[in-house]
Amino acid sequence: MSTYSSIALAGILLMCCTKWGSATDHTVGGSTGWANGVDYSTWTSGKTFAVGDNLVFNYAGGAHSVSEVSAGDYKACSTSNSISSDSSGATTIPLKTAGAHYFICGIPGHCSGGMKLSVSVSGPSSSSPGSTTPSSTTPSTAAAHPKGAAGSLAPASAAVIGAAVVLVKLGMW
Ligand code: CU1
Repeated sequence: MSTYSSIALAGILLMCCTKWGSATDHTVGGSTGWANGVDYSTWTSGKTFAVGDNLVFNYAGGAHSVSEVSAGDYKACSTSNSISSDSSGATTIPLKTAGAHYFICGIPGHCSGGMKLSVSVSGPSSSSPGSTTPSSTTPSTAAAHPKGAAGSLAPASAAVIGAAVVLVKLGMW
């Protein structure tokens, strides 16, 4: 009898893993990786990035770095207020939230030379791949306005509701 419940549990775990496995690992820059002389806006065009996906930066450790920064610091190529930073040579960034994410190389001269990446991440419930969200081109000042922030609340609350549903389901076991 316990065998059956074990099989059921294994099946459920398998379903969970299969679902998680559908997340995409995006190797930034393809085979060229994270390097100088790559137009990363060309690399991102036509690609869809969703919450749960990973960005994988491949480069020679120490030769470059990966810093997640704000929109303003992305434009200014500044890493002084970076959200996260790594120079290990293999940097995996999980895309946890919808919206625009900005990454630059912190080695002097590299970002201004084009080593910068912005991705627009769609929410888990999004079913419209290919549609470019206007938020990526909106100036950062718009985010400071309460009216501008209201638009980005919807996907966040949907994610919270989704998480709550999962927790309720887990509690019912
Ligand atoms: Cu660099």
